Amino acid sequence: MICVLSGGVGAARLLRAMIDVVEPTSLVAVVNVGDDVVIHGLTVCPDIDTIIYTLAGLSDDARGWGLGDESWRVMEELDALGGESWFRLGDRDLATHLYRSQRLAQGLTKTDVTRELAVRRRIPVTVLPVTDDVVSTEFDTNLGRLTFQEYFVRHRHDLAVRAINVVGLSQARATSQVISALRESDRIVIAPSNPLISIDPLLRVPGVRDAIAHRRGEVVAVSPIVGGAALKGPADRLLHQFGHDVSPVGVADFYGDVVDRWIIDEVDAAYGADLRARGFAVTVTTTVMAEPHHARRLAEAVLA
Ligand code: FO1
Repeated sequence: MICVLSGGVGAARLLRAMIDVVEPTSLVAVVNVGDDVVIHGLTVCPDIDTIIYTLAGLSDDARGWGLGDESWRVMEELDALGGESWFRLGDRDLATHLYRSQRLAQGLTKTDVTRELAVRRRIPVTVLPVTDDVVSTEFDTNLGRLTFQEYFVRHRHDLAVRAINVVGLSQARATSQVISALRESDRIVIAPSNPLISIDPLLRVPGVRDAIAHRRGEVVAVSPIVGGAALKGPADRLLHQFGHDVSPVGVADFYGDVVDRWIIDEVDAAYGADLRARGFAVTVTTTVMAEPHHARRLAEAVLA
């Protein structure tokens, strides 16, 4: 079994590459839920949905979120009503949020509903929300305290951030399925997701760090920083704002001794020496999954 600690699109693309080189049923995605939002009374889980849509071959890869072949009639009507429409829910995507919200109201957990959605979408990978408790990543900015999606979508992550808070951690607990998967897996992969706002909130859920504390030799991480920039989103700016080097070394120092082996891009090969000096094993390969054969090479490096 291989566990992949996952945010959204970077993790989804890595998982899509991995199912070509390993038995898909041996893969478990442990997914961040700090981005989850209740909007219009509906529970939306962006990272879980990005992973399910991508593995089902239904995602809109150019947009980077939501479903392909999407239409926006509901949002147009909501606009006309003067409703809250900055967070765009496509007509097809809405079905997922209606389904999830109804099942949660019937008493199922997020884990239960995610399993149902994965089965309905015929996903061979096990997708596990890291916790069934409510944890929300929030941002202290010059505009005050913002929820994740207010910061990320409404303000296009274009604000100086003073602090990142993960609200609800003290009452939260990783699910038993997550703890067992982390304890029993042969390898734990940290996906090339945002270290500060996707992976760190997941690692901070009580139970997660304990479950992997003695597994360091099995932990491999893919750098989300390539050539001094994040491939998508604000990881580079946030690393800089919080005083970390915007490089694989900065991310490695941020995660610390959780990781055994770093996979870095060829353009960052020069950082290999610094990483080895810090005691990490290093693999240099193409980490940008622009072409299927690049994605495959990265998946093979992760599994090597
Ligand atoms: N991202 C946007 O940039 N604009 C949106 O309106 C938007 C809506 C949305 C709806 C459902 C969903 O699952 C994801 C959505 N995203 C949107 C993506 C999401 O905000 C982020 O990419 C993730 O939370 C970061 O991983």
